[in-house]
Amino acid sequence: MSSPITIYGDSSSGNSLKVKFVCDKLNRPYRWVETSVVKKETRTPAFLAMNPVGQVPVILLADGTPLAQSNAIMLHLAEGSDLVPQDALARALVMQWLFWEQYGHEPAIAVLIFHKAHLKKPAHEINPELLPKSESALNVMEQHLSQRSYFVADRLTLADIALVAYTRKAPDAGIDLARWPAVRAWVARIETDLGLSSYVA
Ligand SMILES: N[C@@H](CCC(=O)N[C@@H](CS)C(=O)NCC(=O)O)C(=O)O
Repeated sequence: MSSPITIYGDSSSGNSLKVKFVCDKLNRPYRWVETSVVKKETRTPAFLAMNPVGQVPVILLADGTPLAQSNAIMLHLAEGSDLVPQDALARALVMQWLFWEQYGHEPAIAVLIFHKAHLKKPAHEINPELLPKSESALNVMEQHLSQRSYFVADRLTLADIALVAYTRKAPDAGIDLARWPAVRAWVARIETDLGLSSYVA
């Protein structure tokens, strides 16, 4: 059995939940330390010593080595499992979606969710570019998923786990996924694969 790790995460953070989803799927033991972003628990000296960026998730490996960045953590934990294809091209395609998730998807949808649902900002205080950027990201996903059931390799990979983390919470940003039927069906499929209940905003 793999050695236990410690996950510092905020349970309302999709980036943190990605790590939990991978551990649960792979039956990897872990200790979860709830670390609130809103209460600034990511800015204490002890936390900054683990991750100078001041963000969750961070994991501590069995030997105490810290590792940050949700997608890097997922890759490390899932190495050698079916969630990371062995085939070089399929693996690169997983990376393609992981990089896009961090650059094209999460900065729109996750930020909109955070400002609307967590900070409860009024509409006029929210960057008006976030909604169209979120919709564009969903359009990209819809086009891809209208031809297939999973992002890569016809099966569950880290690409699906990374992208589902915030897509399933899109209703929290006032986005109705009914406009993207292939995305909505894929969210339900991945939630089932991960043993999650359907997300209710
Ligand atoms: N690229 C990072 C983003 C992590 C991130 O944005 N974490 C947020 C919560 S989802 C956070 O800790 N924010 C606190 C802050 O920036 O002060 C990852 O994928 O791990």
